[in-house]
Amino acid sequence: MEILEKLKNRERLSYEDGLKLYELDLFTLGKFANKIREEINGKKVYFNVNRHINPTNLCADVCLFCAFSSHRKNEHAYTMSHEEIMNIVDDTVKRGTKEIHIVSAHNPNVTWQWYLDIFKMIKEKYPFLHVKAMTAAEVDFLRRKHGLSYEEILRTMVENGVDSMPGGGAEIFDEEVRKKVCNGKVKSDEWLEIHRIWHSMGKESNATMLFGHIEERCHRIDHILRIRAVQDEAIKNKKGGFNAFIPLVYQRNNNYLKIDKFLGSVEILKTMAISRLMLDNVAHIKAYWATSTINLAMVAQEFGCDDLDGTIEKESIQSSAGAASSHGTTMKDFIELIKTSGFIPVQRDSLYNEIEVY
Ligand code: V47
Repeated sequence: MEILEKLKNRERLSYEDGLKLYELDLFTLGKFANKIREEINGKKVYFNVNRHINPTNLCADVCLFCAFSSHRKNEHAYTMSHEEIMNIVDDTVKRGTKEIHIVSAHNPNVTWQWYLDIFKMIKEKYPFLHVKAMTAAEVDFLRRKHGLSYEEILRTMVENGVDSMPGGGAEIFDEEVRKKVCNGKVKSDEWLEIHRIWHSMGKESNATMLFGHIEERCHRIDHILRIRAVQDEAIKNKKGGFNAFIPLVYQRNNNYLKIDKFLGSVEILKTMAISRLMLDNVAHIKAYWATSTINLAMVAQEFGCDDLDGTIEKESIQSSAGAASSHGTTMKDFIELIKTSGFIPVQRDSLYNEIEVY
């Protein structure tokens, strides 16, 4: 079979190849994906000690999959004060947190300075903390609201302490599907352009893909290939790039998207393995345990993934829609789980430098 030959020869895979991969059985896919995973990352499973903070859930955009933003189904609107945010940071630092991951809704009532003061405040008090903040969707919202250019926003982020950008807001790039699930927010080309500019500044970021809703397999392959093309440019320019690709499993509670079909574990694992196989230029595939469940995230380590994200502590975006991440997990549990699954636990920093191998 031609696709198996391509996999054996490690040829770069096309859109048509991606579709054919889904026709293979899970174990064949897993065998090839795991080979690449082991070549790049051995038996290591990476995680970091992080804290997610979602400072506000008031949102000017309406994404049908979102249960986090305040709306008819979630009347509890909030905007944290800077003091509240700092209290969270002061508290989490005591537990060895190394990364603060900040993602907000698109709040029309707060100023650009409100964001910048958050980053600055954290960085001034704790210069050792890595601040991962501002999805491309937020950057685009600020551009629309304040008439600033992407370059200006990204440069000011760096000046005020943002170290890397998270991969959120990518959802699914296919324009037709995107229009149906998150019309009005950052367009696919804009999301990619923002990351391209960020990379050209020598900075690193992640890329996500929200799957398991109304999209089809072909849309996932298209999405992955658009990420691969941007990463090719970063590699060519020898500047910045994507650290990790994160396929986020859609959570279906408390939102406006009515989905009857459930994605089974086989389809989830196939998508993760295919991500590993197609993205020949991205070093890490993250099985984000909050949306895949911790057990499936561990199994995914046999199917091309090499990362679990972090301890999180508290996360409000996916947990509002049903994910088990309202309380996070402990480092002890992570280490135990990774070891008993036959892998090597590695605590990493936000840019994948190893902090401790257990
Ligand atoms: O872009 C919203 C997703 C993302 C749902 O960069 C949902 O390391 C599932 O991007 N079901 C924000 N997902 C979170 C994010 C992220 C998470 C972990 C690590 C990193 C990283 C980035 O949350 C949004 C959206 O795709 N999301 N609603 C839902 N119902």
